Amino acid sequence: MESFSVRHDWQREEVATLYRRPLLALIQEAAAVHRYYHTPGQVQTCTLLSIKTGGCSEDCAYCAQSVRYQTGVQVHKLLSVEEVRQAAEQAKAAGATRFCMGAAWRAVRDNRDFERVLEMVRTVRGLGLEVCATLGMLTPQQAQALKEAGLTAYNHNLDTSEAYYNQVITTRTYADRLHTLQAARDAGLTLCTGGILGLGEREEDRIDLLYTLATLNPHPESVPINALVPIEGTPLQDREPPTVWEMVRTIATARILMPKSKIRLAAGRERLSPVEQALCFVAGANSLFLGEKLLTTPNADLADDQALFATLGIEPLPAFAETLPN
Ligand code: SAM
Ligand code: DTB
Ligand code: SF4
Repeated sequence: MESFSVRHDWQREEVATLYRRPLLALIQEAAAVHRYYHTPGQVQTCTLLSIKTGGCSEDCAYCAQSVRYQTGVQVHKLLSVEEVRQAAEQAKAAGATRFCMGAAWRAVRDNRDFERVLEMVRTVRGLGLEVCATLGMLTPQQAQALKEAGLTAYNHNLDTSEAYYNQVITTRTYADRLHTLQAARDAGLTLCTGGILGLGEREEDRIDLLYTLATLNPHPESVPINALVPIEGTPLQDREPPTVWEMVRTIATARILMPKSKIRLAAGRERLSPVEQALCFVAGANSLFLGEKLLTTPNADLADDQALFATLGIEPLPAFAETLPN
């Protein structure tokens, strides 16, 4: 009899063995873990808003917003607090319970823009939504200021394995990433951190990424599993997106490794059929992005999502349910 305890002492080989299990057995175990810790049908609904778009100094090979690639993205300076309020109200009306603001920054700087972001956080929180931000690297003081403004979660993805990281990004290190996550954790923020499949990584890299996430103590409260959205003009423009089987396998493994976390079927969902998405939910996904746009690319259609929710009996997880640190 398998026990479903929350562990942080996973061994690399255990993770590899899990990841390589026959797929049906893996999915069924993940589904059992999922039922044990979560209410089936409750899915966290997050809406993204790019609050500062393009012009980023980093060289992330997948990204539409790096200055280094000609991607045709419409550059936009930091939005006003009022624009953000309106977007958050719309997101809430459409059924979102978490609002996530993304800025194309390498790191937060202590300036007027950051003051404005703090005001955005207070405003969105005032609407009764969970608030997440993804702003690049943070100092411990900045993390503290975000927490005091009412931020719920900080998103900062590890993206891939440490070994493969410098094939994708050269302008910062894996250790930089982990430091920011630690600063956010120390400030009492919950963590949202995961990866991208389809960067050209090997199976070993996916296993390493899952191992790194699953040995964080506490586990990240949310773990986005993104499929690469290939962006024309970037070095990864011609990469084949991952298959649904790779997505399901990764989601199921993450569910077993991090039983209490929200596993998000994140970017790339719009390419999956309703049945493929249903399989991801069976395998343990219980979070998604809702709304027409991700940061710079289209997301699943809202009407399609409403139909999918009705068919599968999905309802949004209420805001602030189980958002205490893991
Ligand atoms: N600039 C900040 C940073 O990189 O931490 C925050 C914004 S950044 C766009 C947030 C995350 O979006 C990245 O870490 C990456 O995981 C994901 N992302 C960006 N472009 C993507 C793409 N084309 N396909 C899939 N995921 C992507
Ligand atoms: C995450 O893991 N995925 C989101 C969010 N966190 C910030 C971003 C997806 C971006 C997809 C490409 C784009 O729209 O530019
Ligand atoms: Fe900049 Fe973030 Fe895009 Fe990297 S992922 S280029 S840091 S916006």
